[in-house]
Amino acid sequence: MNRPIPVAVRRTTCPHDCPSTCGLEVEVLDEHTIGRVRGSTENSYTAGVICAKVARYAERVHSPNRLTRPLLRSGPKGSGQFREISWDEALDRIAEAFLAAEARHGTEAVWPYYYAGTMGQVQRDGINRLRHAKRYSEEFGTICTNLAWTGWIAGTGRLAGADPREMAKSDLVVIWGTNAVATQVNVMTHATRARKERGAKIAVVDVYRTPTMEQADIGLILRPGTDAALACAVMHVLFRDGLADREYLSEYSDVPAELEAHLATRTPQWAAPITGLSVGEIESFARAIGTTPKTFFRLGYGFSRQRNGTVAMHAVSSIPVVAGSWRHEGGGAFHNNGAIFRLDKTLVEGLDVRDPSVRRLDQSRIGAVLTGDRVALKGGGPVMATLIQNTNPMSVAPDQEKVRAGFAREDLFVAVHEQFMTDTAKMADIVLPATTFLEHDDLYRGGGNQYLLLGPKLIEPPGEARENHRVIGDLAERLGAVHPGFDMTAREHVDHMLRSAGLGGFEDHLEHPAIDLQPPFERAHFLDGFGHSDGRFHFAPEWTKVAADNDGPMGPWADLPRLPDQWAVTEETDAEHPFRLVTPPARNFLNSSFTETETSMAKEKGPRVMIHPDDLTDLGIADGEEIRLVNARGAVISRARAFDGVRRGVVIAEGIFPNSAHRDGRGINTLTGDDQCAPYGGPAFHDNRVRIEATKNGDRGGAAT
Ligand SMILES: Nc1nc2c(c(=O)[nH]1)N[C@H]1C(S)=C(S)[C@@H](COP(=O)(O)OP(=O)(O)OC[C@H]3O[C@@H](n4cnc5c(=O)[nH]c(N)nc54)[C@H](O)[C@@H]3O)O[C@H]1N2
Ligand SMILES: Nc1nc2c(c(=O)[nH]1)N[C@H]1C(S)=C(S)[C@@H](COP(=O)(O)OP(=O)(O)OC[C@H]3O[C@@H](n4cnc5c(=O)[nH]c(N)nc54)[C@H](O)[C@@H]3O)O[C@H]1N2
Ligand code: SF4
Ligand SMILES: [Mo]
Repeated sequence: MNRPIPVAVRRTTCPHDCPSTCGLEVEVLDEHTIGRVRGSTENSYTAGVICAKVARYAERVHSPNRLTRPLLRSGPKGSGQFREISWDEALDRIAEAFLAAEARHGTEAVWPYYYAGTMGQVQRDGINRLRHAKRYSEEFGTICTNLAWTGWIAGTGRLAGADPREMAKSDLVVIWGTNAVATQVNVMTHATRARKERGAKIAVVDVYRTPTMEQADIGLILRPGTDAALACAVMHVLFRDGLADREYLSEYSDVPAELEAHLATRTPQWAAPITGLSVGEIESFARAIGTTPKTFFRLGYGFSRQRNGTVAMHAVSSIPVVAGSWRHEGGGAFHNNGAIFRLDKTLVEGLDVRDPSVRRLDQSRIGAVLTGDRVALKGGGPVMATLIQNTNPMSVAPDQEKVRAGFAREDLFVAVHEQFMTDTAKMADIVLPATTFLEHDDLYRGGGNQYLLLGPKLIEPPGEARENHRVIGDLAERLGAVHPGFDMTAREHVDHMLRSAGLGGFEDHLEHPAIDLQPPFERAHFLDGFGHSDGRFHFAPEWTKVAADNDGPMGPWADLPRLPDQWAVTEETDAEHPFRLVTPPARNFLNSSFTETETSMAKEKGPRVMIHPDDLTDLGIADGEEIRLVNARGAVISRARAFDGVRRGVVIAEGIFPNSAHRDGRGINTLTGDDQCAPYGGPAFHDNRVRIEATKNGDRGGAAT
């Protein structure tokens, strides 16, 4: 009789940069091998559901393309020619290059560079300990959350909100500027539960008919960058029709009378031509919100990636205040839970040895920094050496022509610690093989939920792959960097953070890795006061306050509107560039991750741009034809896809494909800008003007597969 082989099922946490931060159940087949990955059923936010790309994680972790040995460049920069070397030689060479850069130009010539390939608190942020101990240039992490978080905090005063599981208790779930089906599937789990169990309605606000909108009862497709106009008109209707909660407003907000007066002219008739929506669409959306006490606003990042994105986030987050939705369970709003986790990161990040006088360079301006832009360098000397962990700037960072020129510099030393041979690793002098979350220990914070989650090591790494934490420690030793955090294991760091938060230790959470830190209802709904010192929601934010203890306000901050309003700073079309380009995530990739797996690549096919069929007709371009998108920043070759779920004049390019998937090796971020948006920096990935040309290249090239 064939008996099934016993399989250990272990619980852990998805490390990817995704608001869902799912609890996982992983089949461990042996000490080197995993089987299937499922969503944890004991985790009340994951509720047994995860995305398809992580369900097939075995394909990624056991990919033949994993890096397994340290590599030294053996051909010209970017040639992709490398030879294997030992770890000792690789680390010695990096240390030598860093010490040489320091000796010639000072410590700020070294710029360790990282982001959120893993969201683990130790493996992601430990690079800062080396940075601070050595006084290397700091990184101002702007690429993702700046515009959104600044806008949210401007109003509410605290980066937190209603329990995201309350969506299931709502009567109207408004999913605004997030394609949750693709980017955080669990939002749909809870929203559709509300529909099933209570007959709730789902509304989606986006700039094209996403799979999320296809599941909605109310779908609003507005022009990119006009969310504040819609928000103002909605609030106008609430005041006009007696649907504003005046009692709540006088207790919980700063200037409700001034807001009402200001909104008097922000009618649906005013907003319709700005947003492209009809007056009827705006009226009935506003009415639905105003007559549904339990309206839950789930605000995503997408609509903040516009040059007026912070203002838009603040304007939209003002609606539940005017409507008084916060009073009700199943009502209110949620964006991110950053503020509920109070982890002591001193040892992980070396915060105690940080020197605030060291310059801070904008992550999103890496192209400008590496090409010697004086402003981007803060008037200081050049960056001569870098170690990159957890990010792929040669693909994901804006203004790629500058990024490419920077990485091509012969005098720049680049070490890249990676799981795969990414576009960035290809530009490196030394490539180091990295572990995945299944092969190291870490601790994760829920972005879109309320859990703190353990991620224990489950299997051994392939070949000689090493965890980030160890590499940082090994380099510290060679560089003479001293800090107690270097003498601890990753597990000890996790243990320390847990214990200092009064949450037990590492071992206590191995069986049940998710620790529920949901604040009580009164606090989560700001019923005990909003996060500002006056306890009120601010319709009139102190825009520059957020920047006060940092590098000062950025962008055209002096022109920021005092109250929620449409702010005309987006990159609008002109005669030469008649289209607005939006570049949102692809369902089967995670930023540039998973582009290395065959299944994801096969599902996404290749770079494509969704264009309205009537626009294609006017352009004389056929569905499927190869096209070139052009603006002042550069040109990208892609392929046209006729799609009637987008407005005329707006085009959508989903996914950050590897540069090599584009016929001339230039990825979508060639077209996006690295200018710092007001008031606190961050790039506007979805705010680009372009023109579209046929390449007349027949059917050759363009698509990846
Ligand atoms: N499958 C997958 N999942 C991901 C990612 C991925 O690449 N792939 N990336 C992860 C990361 S790092 C993040 S930060 C999150 C981001 O996830 P989201 O919060 O969903 O943000 P975005 O994906 O940037 O954009 C979401 C939607 O905003 C829309 N949008 C763009 N401009 C506007 C506008 O002006 N107004 C409105 N109303 N909508 C607009 C886009 O069309 C898109 O559908 O997703 C994470 N999850
Ligand atoms: N056009 C356009 N561009 C965008 C966006 C967009 O919407 N449109 N979104 C932006 C956003 S929101 C973000 S957050 C950025 C994200 O951009 P990135 O932070 O660069 O995200 P990924 O592309 O996922 O790259 C993460 C890399 O980290 C590696 N990695 C994962 N785990 C580990 C580990 O434990 N150790 C080491 N050493 N490496 C590891 C992965 O293999 C992967 O190559 O992209 C931005 N770029
Ligand atoms: S939905 Fe997001 S957090 Fe959940 S498994 Fe997929 S990538 Fe990970
Ligand atoms: Mo992100």
